[in-house]
Amino acid sequence: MTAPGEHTYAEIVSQPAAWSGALDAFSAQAGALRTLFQNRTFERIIATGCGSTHYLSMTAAALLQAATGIPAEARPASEIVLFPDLTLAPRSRTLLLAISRSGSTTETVEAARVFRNRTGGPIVVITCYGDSPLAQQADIVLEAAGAREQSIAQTRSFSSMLILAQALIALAAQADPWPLSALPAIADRLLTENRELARQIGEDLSARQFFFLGSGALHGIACEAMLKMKEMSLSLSEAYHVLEFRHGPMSMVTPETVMVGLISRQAASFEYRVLDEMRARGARTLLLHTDQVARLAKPHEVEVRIVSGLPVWAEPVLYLPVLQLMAYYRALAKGQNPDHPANLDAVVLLDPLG
Ligand code: F1P
Repeated sequence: MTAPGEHTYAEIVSQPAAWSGALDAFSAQAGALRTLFQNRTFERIIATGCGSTHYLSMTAAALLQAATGIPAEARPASEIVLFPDLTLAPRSRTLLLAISRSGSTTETVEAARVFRNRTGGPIVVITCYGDSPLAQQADIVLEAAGAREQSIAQTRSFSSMLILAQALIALAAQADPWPLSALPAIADRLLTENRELARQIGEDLSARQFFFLGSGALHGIACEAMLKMKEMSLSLSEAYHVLEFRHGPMSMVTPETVMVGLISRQAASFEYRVLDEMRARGARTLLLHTDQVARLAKPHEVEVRIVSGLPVWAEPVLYLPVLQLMAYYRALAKGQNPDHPANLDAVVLLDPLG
């Protein structure tokens, strides 16, 4: 019998090793991916998944478009299955990037089928199970087998699949992939240096609600951090684009509110102002920001300083591990077991939708 959260904690702190394993697995598929992007000029890329992997697809789509110039968008798999006329354009040369830890989620498996039937386009799958029903529909499978988990809530599986997506993006953009190999060591240092901060915030049960703010490629990461806080600790938790928070949601700010700002390099000065305004309204704030922009923040911030020296496309995955730890500690403080979140199954299996 394991202690509550034993698997979740082990899976969070083993992410650096899981990321290295994912990069090793990626190299086996690099040739096939290079051929795919060399032989086809895509007019559109759709990234899809469900829950955590839908949020992953949001970050992947943003990074893909920024790196390749190809229009890329993220759609929940159910939207592709149930509303194909709104999500697919059969006459445009489209690539589908389907992401699923299990590779068995009904909506994602069916979205790949609908995409293939309607467009005939190629499918790249990112998963932790290379023999899954979704993988069987793929032209190319990127598998993070070493990132499989005992816990229901995705942690190292999510970040390892994001590493695979970032490796795919670097290859599609013909960028030098060297920054990816630097990520595991940086993550290890982030977890070590910020474990106590994550525990302090997580165990402070006077906090009543969490808002995770992130824009651009960081919006998907903010949404995933929101979901971890919900799934693991059953806490009120929402995610918004940073400046969107002023347009209504800020009415919810109280002294029991924790605002987590995932500060981008591109819009930092605008984003810091939102957090400053919410602090002035009584909220508690936590900033996650990189060295390049941290000098713009007010002194004495409660912060996670991301020292990477990497290009901006390689950094999104680094914002997540400390926030996963924060959700883990809050779950334990609330007497929850993050290994088996209430009301959740590891995979959502449905009767056929189509
Ligand atoms: C997708 C998912 C997870 C969620 C829960 C139920 O799974 O929605 O994001 O946390 O585990 O399944 P998958 O398609 O990535 O396996």
